[in-house]
Amino acid sequence: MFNIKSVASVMALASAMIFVHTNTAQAAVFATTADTQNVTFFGSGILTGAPDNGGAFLSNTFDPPSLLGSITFGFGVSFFDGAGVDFELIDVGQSSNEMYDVALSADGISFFSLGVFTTLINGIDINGAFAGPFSFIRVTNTSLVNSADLDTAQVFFTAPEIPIPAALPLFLSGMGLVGFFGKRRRKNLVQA
Ligand SMILES: [Ca+2]
Ligand SMILES: [Ca+2]
Repeated sequence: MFNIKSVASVMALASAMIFVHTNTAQAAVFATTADTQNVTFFGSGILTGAPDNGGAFLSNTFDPPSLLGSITFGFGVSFFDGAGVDFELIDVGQSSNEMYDVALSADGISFFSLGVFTTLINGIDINGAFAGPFSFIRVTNTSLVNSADLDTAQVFFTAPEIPIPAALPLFLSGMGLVGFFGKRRRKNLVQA
C-alpha cells in the first residue's frame, strides 16, 4: 500500500536521521536533569547546570556506603563520540578510592557500560565503544568504602535535533493509524 501519508512519514524519518548524523561540536552543555537513587546530598544539592561545589555523594549514608548510589544525568540534547574527551563528570574531592561505573543511553532505559573509572579521571572519551547518539549518562558507585561526590556533568559534542529513538515511535504510530483508517474505510464501503 502506497499513499501520501506513509511517504511523508518516511521522509520525516529520513530527515531526522540526516540531522542526527550531523555531528556538530557546539558549546559544552551541562546536565539539565538528574535522577538519583540512594544518594546523600551536600551543599546546594544541585546536580544540574554549572558547577557550584554542591551535589550528591553516591551513597545513602556517608562513607562507608550502606547502599551504592547512582545518578542519571540527562542533557535535553543528543551527544556524540567526537574527537577526544566527550563528557566530563565533575567531582568535588577527586580521589583514586572513589570509583563508579559509567553507562550511556539514548532513551534512558537501555544503558551501555563504558567500565569502571575513578574520580581522578573526570573527562571520559567514548572512543568508539558504542555508536551514538546518546542523551543520558548514569554513574553508579562500585566501592563499598568510598563515594564519589558529584557536582554536575557536561557533554562536549551535541546536536539539538530529535534522536532516532524519539522519532521512531512517532513514525510507527503514524503508519499504524494510516493502516487502521484504511481498513475502516474499506469496511464502510462493504457495508454500504
Ligand atoms: Ca571521543
Ligand atoms: Ca552542583
